[in-house]
Amino acid sequence: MSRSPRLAAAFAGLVATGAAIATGELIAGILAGAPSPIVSVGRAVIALQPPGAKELVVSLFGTADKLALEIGVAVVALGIGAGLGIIGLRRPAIATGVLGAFVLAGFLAALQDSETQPTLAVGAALVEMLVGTTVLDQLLRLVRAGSPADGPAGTPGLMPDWSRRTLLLRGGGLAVGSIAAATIGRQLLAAQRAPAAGATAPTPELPATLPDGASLAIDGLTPIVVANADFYRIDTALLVPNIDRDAWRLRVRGMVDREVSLSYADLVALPIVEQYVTIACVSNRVGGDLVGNARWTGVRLRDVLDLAGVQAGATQLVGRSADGWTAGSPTAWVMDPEREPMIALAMNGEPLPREHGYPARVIIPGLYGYVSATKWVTELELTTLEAFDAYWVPLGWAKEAPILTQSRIDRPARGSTVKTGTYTFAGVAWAPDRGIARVEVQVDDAEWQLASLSVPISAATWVQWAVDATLGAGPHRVRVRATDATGETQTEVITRPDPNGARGWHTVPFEAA
Ligand SMILES: Nc1nc2c(c(=O)[nH]1)N[C@H]1C(S)=C(S)[C@@H](COP(=O)(O)O)O[C@H]1N2
Ligand SMILES: [Mo]
Repeated sequence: MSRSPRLAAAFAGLVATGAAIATGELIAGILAGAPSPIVSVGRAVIALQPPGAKELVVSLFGTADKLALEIGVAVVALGIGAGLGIIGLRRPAIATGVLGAFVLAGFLAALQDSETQPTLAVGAALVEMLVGTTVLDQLLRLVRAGSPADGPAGTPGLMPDWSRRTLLLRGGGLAVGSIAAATIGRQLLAAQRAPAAGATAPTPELPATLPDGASLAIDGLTPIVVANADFYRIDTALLVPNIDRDAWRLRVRGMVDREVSLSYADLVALPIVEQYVTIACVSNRVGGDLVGNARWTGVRLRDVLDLAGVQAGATQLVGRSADGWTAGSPTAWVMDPEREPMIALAMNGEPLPREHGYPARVIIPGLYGYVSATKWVTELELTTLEAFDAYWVPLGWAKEAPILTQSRIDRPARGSTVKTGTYTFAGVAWAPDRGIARVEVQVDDAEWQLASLSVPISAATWVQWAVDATLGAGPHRVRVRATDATGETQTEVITRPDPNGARGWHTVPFEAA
């Protein structure tokens, strides 16, 4: 700690703000329905979709990005807190006012969340305010006690050792306590989202089965069916929506003959269907892993739409989630009898994991997730393509987005060293729901080789591919390209995912020794 009172005041402000935030996190963990300050503000940042921040919001998907956002919110808040401390040194009333404004802003952000209970949010905000102002006041007293009240302007005051030590001890102790409280709070908050006990998966009338040869048994190759725990997760939810299946409703409205509202029991009274479908994220880069294949169990989306009666002019089906997110798909794609879009209730035989949309989500073969796969779905709205742009469209992503043909090399890993002699290259290729016709592999500058493929489960799923080649010692390069069932081959040049999916041949450099 420096002897400058400004630095000491900044420390006081930082500790006070941290204590206020930590109090909020702890309350949120203990009382379901009380908002987490960091999550509330983080959600507001995502919801505001600040213009010019397209790149930021565009990549705000994965778990790591979410953690980065939360850390960013915390760092900015603590930085503002440090500034508050400096202001509070001379103008305590202004510092208290600004602190109050921030607690109020957090409270207003929290009210946007359907899970927030307003009375709990008010109570939490008051406690946060009380903790923040009390800590700030106490610590600033120590700072002031240590600096000459009427010293010459601009001259840094010298704190007597006793008050500086007390400030460090109290402030440090409070900081450690705050970190502990916030950590406990977040753990309790996560525990509130534990899987729903006793939830069961519906039983399909005709279980989906894997054909013989659906899977090539090769080490290091992505399994043909990805386990729920390993399945990629992409969404804008900082906290997974906590939905009570018995209270949940699915509304079908808009350009329909009669609006309907269905309970979970209403849904499972419909015929239960099951199919394997590969879903993919538009933001997947060439060689990336934002793609997966699962067995989905649920009801036919068209059975649900038939209950409401879709009107002739409806060209867009909008899925809306419990957290307000939206996806829009062309009704022409949904109604095509060649495919079977569904409301999935189970994934690989388990009720949908919360991260993947419990209790119900949309699965539409062949469309990227952001234009179809609404998790935690609560509403299906029939409208026109012109009338509504769903969540990602104003941010620069294509309005209509069928999944592009892609292929990926799983082995060897980029930059790895393999043994010389015969080596088995392997990976996956997908073109839902056209299907994969062939996969070709090129090692260094040799001829392209036709890979052998696993027996496709259906046109809506990916396949595994493998090819053997003989390798001499030294550096090598392998690349892959797939051709879909319409005869179209992937284009060579690698492009960015926006606006409608990445293109290009996955290329992996490696060595043989
Ligand atoms: N409610 C909601 N549903 C959503 C999203 C979202 O942000 N919110 N993201 C979509 C995107 S972009 C993708 S790629 C898929 C991913 O589904 P998964 O997380 O089950 O793999 O979910 C889709 N469904
Ligand atoms: Mo996505």
